[in-house]
Amino acid sequence: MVLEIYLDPCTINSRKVLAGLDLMNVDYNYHYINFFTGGQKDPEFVKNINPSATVPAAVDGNLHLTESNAILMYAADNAGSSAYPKDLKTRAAVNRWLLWEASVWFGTCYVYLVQNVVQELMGGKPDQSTLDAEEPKFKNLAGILDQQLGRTKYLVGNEVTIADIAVASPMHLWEASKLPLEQFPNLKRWISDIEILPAWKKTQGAVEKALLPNKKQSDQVRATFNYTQDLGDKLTEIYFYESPNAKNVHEPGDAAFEMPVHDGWSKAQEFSEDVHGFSIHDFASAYPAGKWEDDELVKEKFYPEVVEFLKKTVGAKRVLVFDHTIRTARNANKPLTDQKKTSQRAPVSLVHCDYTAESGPNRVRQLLPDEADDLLSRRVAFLNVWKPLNKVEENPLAMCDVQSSPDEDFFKLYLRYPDRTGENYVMRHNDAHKWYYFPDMEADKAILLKTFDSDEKRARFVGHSAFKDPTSPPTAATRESVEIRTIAFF
Ligand SMILES: N[C@@H](CCC(=O)N[C@@H](CS)C(=O)NCC(=O)O)C(=O)O
Repeated sequence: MVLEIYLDPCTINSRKVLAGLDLMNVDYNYHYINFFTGGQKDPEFVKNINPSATVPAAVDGNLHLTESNAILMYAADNAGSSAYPKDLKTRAAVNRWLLWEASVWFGTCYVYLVQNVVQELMGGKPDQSTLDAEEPKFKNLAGILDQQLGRTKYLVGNEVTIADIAVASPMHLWEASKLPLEQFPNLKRWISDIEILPAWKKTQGAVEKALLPNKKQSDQVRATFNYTQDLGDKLTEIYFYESPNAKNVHEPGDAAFEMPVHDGWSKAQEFSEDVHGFSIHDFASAYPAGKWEDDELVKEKFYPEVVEFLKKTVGAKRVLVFDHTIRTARNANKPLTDQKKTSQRAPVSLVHCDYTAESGPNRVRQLLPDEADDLLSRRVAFLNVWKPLNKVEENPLAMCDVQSSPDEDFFKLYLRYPDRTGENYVMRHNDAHKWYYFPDMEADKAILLKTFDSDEKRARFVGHSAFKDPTSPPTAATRESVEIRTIAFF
């Protein structure tokens, strides 16, 4: 049975549970309880979930659990996780820190959080006398931790356990809380070690967003990108139908690398599809929300808007819109090879570009056979218009700056259909790749992606991919977007 958890990701004990479950790879169903509006005091919540009117709480069948550390202990045992060791003495040491945290450490750290962070958030000022009175107690307890961490990397040895997550959580805004850590070098070293754990990083964004709304968030995140291994003579292929040839093919996306992704907003105006391979624009559409699954209406009403937008934005003489894809919550888990209603798809987490030097002109010949020779004698560019349908809070799209991705980094992916073979580019990893995204992009904006250009002096192929943003709050709405494929003739 999957654990049901009830919490607000910004509170200390809730964050502890989220980070701990992630560390242990435990599955859960998430129920958001808004702490700031008193969701934990809602009579239904108190009656059915947690009579103590606190978060976090968890339910597993007929088991109702409160106390963040008890939730972690139960989840760990259920999953058989090594983050809660079974050896009797090691486990006793973990239990000791869990109880110590709940009985004394949480309380002392909380005084600093309330005075130095929450007071300001509420428009008040810290009360210095309260802080002064707390300091000896805090320093005594921090000294106990510091001594232990002078002996071991983590609290009970060389491996991270749920005790580390529990004791670190009350310190999660230690800088903004102004915890006096100067005399405790081992404690400082340890909290930096905790801060680089993926389970910790993923759960920090929600805390900062809620409690430090004025803090400038870092202008980059680190995320996993699915590149493809270049196996030389062995082709990279995807079969979209059953075939004996589909056995033992080399499929793309087999080289995952963690890369920095830069927030592009501060230089949004500078990006150009001819230099970087992408650009971002205002594009408010009159198309009715809620009608995106009606393909015919999209063609009739939205395509002409795209044509006008592109003529104005890139100065094309003629624009042909030939295809669109809608990505909504309903098709978030649809497999890439599903050929039913192909306008409805899930985001693609593969570093790729939709056309190759050969497939671009071929597509012009397929779509406009009578005019192709004439059209191809002048400049032709394939441009995707990518537009959110709601604010993008998860699974955003990232673009690899063409200036950082030379042609040698691209190679072909063959798309095998029963009646034809298509071509995309996939990319081999290169540490020099510079990735950009536009966090929290709203529905009145659009990204232009260049996927082919006949003019070799301009950016021609932009690598792009959806990615899991580690700072997305667990409450984030599913990303919904529309992508229009077009050919611009100049
Ligand atoms: N010992 C409990 C403490 C839970 C607790 O006090 N949670 C706070 C948020 S971190 C809360 O919900 N307080 C209720 C309130 O202030 O109304 C645990 O570890 O889960």
